[in-house]
Amino acid sequence: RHRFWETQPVGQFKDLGDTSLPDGPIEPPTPRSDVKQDPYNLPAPYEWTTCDMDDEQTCDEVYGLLALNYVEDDDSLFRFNYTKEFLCWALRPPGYFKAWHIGVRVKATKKLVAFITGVPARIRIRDDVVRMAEINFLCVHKKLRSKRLAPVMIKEVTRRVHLENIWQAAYTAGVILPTPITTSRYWHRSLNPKKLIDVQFSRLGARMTMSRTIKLYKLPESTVTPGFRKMELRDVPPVTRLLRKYLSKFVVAPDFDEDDVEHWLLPRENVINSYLVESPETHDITDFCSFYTLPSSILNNPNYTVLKSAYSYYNVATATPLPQLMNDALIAAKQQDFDVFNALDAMENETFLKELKFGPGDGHLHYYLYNYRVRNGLKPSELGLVLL
Ligand code: YNC
Ligand code: MG
Repeated sequence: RHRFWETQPVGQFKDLGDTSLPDGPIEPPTPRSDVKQDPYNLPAPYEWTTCDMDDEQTCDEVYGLLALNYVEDDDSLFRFNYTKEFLCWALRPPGYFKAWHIGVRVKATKKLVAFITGVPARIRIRDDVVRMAEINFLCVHKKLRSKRLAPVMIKEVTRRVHLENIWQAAYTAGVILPTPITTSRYWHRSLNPKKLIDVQFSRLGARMTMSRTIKLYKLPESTVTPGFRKMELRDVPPVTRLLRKYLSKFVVAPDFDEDDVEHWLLPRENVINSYLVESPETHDITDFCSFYTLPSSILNNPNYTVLKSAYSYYNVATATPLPQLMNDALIAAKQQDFDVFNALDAMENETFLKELKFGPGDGHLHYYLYNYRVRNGLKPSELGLVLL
């Protein structure tokens, strides 16, 4: 059924009940010199290109490919519209490899028609901290679909990851592949219900009027927790300590150091928003919350072109109740004119979703590891990893 995936070192559906297979790497590393030295072959009209995300024009091309061809919802009402600033952030974390930003061009015209990326990360599974690649932004132009280009791109990124002596990867997808370590669901909290209903993101509830709906989702003008403020550079050490301690509770989570926290969590306009609670008495940093900015294009609506969505990222509550902290995150997002706030049911998110009037979405997000078996999988609440 999966001509490509059946050949790869991933958990296979046929092995799901097999208790004799150990957790951990599926295949051992091979000597670096045994890694294929030259790129995989593409069909004759195409050529590989390494995308230099420092180059403005390349960035524009990648942005344009994704804006027109990347992930859509099932009804094709919306398509992710990752911004250039977001892509530059997502693709250039500490220690990133330019060679892992891989494009495919048409030889004759040099048009960019496919893309896949990896970035390095340390991810902990139980007690095992593993160097991995996080794979993202796999995209093939709509006119080139179903030609088995994706498997070649996956093999090529795998080869380039192996060249850096890295043998595992983490990725998410909306489709079911062999085999998810867990499946999570998106929940949505309306901030601008009138627009969301107008663009068919949501529907007016049964026996609800528009004015009652607007009232239902109304939020205070300003945040309520004393000491709630934006994260700053000086907060990196205490935030790192807070986050490391918190993430140690989960079965799978990133192993963040201060450089990672500075990159992934320090606020960047229109990309990543982070807030914390500084105790007015002790000045300790007791709580932290963050969300990233990922707009979607609204396809074929006469009144609106862009949906401004916030996505819950990493949150830690030690002194403030988590629902109160997240309500302040909602207020902060509303102040910045977001239309909707999205969160997975991962980590401890279940404990605030219903209370804060999030509703379940229809899409599922499946989490995968490459060349690492986690036999019984995990519950979403055991997952401490958010991929972009
Ligand atoms: C997918 N999303 O099953 P089988 S998520 C992985 N992730 O293989 P073709 C996928 N594999 O089943 P198309 C996949 N979608 O026969 C499909 N596949 O074994 C598999 N969409 O290839 C599929 N972006 O080229 C099948 O399909 C084979 O032309 C079919 O291309 C697929 O970024 C795609 O949703 C997704 O642009 C590129 O549909 C295309 O349809 C497209 O004939 C819209 O491919 C955008 C979209 C995916 C977003 C993402 C994570 C990707 C992870 C890739 C796997 C990484 C493995 C680890 C590598 C490093 C290892 C080390 C060390
Ligand atoms: Mg194809």
